[in-house]
Amino acid sequence: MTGISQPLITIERHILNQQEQYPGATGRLTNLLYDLALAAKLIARETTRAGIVSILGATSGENVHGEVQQKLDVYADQVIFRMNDHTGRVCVMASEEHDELLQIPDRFKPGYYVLIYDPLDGSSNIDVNASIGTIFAIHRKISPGPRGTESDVLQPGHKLVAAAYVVYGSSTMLVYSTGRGVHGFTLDPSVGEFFLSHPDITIPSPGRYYSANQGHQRDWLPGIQHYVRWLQALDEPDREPLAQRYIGSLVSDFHRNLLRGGVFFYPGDTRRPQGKLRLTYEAQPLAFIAEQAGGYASDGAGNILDIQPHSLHQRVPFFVGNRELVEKAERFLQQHEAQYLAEYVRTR
Ligand code: P6P
Repeated sequence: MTGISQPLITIERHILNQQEQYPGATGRLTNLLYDLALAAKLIARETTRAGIVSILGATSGENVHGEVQQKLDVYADQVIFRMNDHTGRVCVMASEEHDELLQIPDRFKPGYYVLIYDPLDGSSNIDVNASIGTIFAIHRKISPGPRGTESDVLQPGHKLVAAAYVVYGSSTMLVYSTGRGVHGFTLDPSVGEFFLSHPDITIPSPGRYYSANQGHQRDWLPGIQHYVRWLQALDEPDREPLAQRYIGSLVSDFHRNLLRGGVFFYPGDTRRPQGKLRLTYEAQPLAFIAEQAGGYASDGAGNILDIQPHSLHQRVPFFVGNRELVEKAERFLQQHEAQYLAEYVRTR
């Protein structure tokens, strides 16, 4: 057998193996994860074709698929909703694309899990063929009655049952955790299967990269300016600086730092003290995965997973990656921005 170095394990087989380690498992979560993997395959297919169409421009009034004329993030949003609205596994959904909760249609039986998702994060990068991603967060239902409510969606991150992201790049990868490590799968589009390619991911230390949009530096607090000087080792000629890498697509920047070690941060600043990224469908799931891989995520004041959300689209400053790099940011803010932190914690 040439070229195949490890057992060929599909994501379905891996999820089943994980389920078999839970004696009381019912298979409901297993089936929900299957459904998300299938949605990812459909989105991956359209994302690739969308890239081609946009390079060729509008070759005719009607493009080949129709969906591409619908914005691709709307397509991704609908695929995920339609994949999960009838299965009886989900009691309510919430999406970056919708202001309100997405209730299960009356004709279908609601289920036990809560699905929150960012269907296509960074979709503005499609037109320049840069990689983009989908993010999933899964909670258990905690409210009484069959229907999901806001209280089911607004749970702290440490209550998450599972989290996953898909990165549509040079290859399509799905990375997930159910609280028993982090596992990465690469899509073989010729057979439509995700194969285990990155078992038991742990974030390498020391981190090699820092990812931030330095175009916002003018608005950064002095404490963040000091932090970046430290990352760049500007005042310590004997210490190696971290390299700067920034794609501008959260999932892609997160994925590189997870595999190579590093820190991504989108801080609160003088214009946006709450930062830009969303807590429930960006920061929480990625923080869950980072912590499962031995890393850490903070809003600058403390663990992202401890924050009690107060609204679905609530923004939060976000630092995620190697624990030592994220905790360093917390210390710079404690040292230089005590007043900002006190005000921010009061309002978060
Ligand atoms: P900026 C994409 O629009 C996004 O939501 C994330 O994927 C990304 O990390 C961030 O915004 C980029 O924001 O201000 O650097 O363009």
